[in-house]
Amino acid sequence: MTSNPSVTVVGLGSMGATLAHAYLKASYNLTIWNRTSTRPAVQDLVSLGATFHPDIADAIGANEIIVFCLVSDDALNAALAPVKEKQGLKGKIVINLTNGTPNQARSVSEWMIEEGVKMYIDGGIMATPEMIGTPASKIFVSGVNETEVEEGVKNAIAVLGAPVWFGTDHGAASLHDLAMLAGMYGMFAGAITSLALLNRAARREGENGTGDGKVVGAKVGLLKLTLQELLPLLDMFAYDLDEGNVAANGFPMEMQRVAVQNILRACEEEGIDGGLLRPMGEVFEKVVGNGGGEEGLGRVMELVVGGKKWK
Ligand code: FVH
Repeated sequence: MTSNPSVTVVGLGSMGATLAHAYLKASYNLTIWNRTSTRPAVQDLVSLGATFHPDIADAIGANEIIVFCLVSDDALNAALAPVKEKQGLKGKIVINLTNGTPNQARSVSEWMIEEGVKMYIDGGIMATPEMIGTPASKIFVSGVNETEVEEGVKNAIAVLGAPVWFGTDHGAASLHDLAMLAGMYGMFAGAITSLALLNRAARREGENGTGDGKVVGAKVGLLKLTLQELLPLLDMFAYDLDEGNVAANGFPMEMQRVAVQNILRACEEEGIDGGLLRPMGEVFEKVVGNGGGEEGLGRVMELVVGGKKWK
């Protein structure tokens, strides 16, 4: 008879608690720790069968596989100080899903290995809590050769989402995770500005009786459709980056400079803070000022990647 697998989850914020629930749903023997023992998630999980240890060293001592999901690298260091004192990480398989930079991941891997861990996997969660355990959830992981990872560890990751392995550099998962988040936050910056402008239009329509006054519905639908239709442009940007191509491709920088300046002016006219897009306007001005007006976004990529070194 095979026994159920076991795991310890450290950090029960909104994401950590969701990971813990996914383990219970997958019939794991679950041990949990959270700095604040009064968090409602702690009691919830205990009532569903998890074991809570108030001392983090005991929680880590309970199992071989430990999943960390804390707010930051600093939180991880703070939480683990008493464990290091007791040499409590020896022999553990650590999966650290705390968001951080590539160098933070590399530095954590160095001291984890000094502490005697059996394996250190660094990762990032490409999902919201609602997506955990569904096919839409991706878990970016790196630091070890996938072929050397035992099945039990792979299963512990797969409970949370589809694993995406990025090789043996501990910083690689974080780099990919942050690159995805950069795309997301860039989209948020444009979308928030866009929705603010649409809100002005909706309010006017509401006042003069030509619309329902809402951004929800048709207006946000128009934005979603526009963004979806523009997504294939990313392939062209990627090609420009790989090839060092600065051709305009039908979108010369002077035209784009004027478009962004017009967005910023429209924001001012409508009493909206266009600050989220202003830095982009400044970069476009610079590219055109440097003589790139007839060329394309490749010139912007050149600047972002670091001048002439990009190709
Ligand atoms: N929530 C999300 O949608 C995103 C999706 C993508 C991945 N992220 C990352 O997941 C990590 C945890 O995020 P979270 O949403 O669970 O964050 P919070 O709800 O704010 O919970 C934070 C936990 O961290 C603990 N903590 C904070 N400081 C310390 C410390 N000094 N020592 C020990 N623990 C600490 C905190 O404990 P407490 O405040 O309850 O005592 C929570 O357990 C994160 O890397 C996201 O980027 C989530």
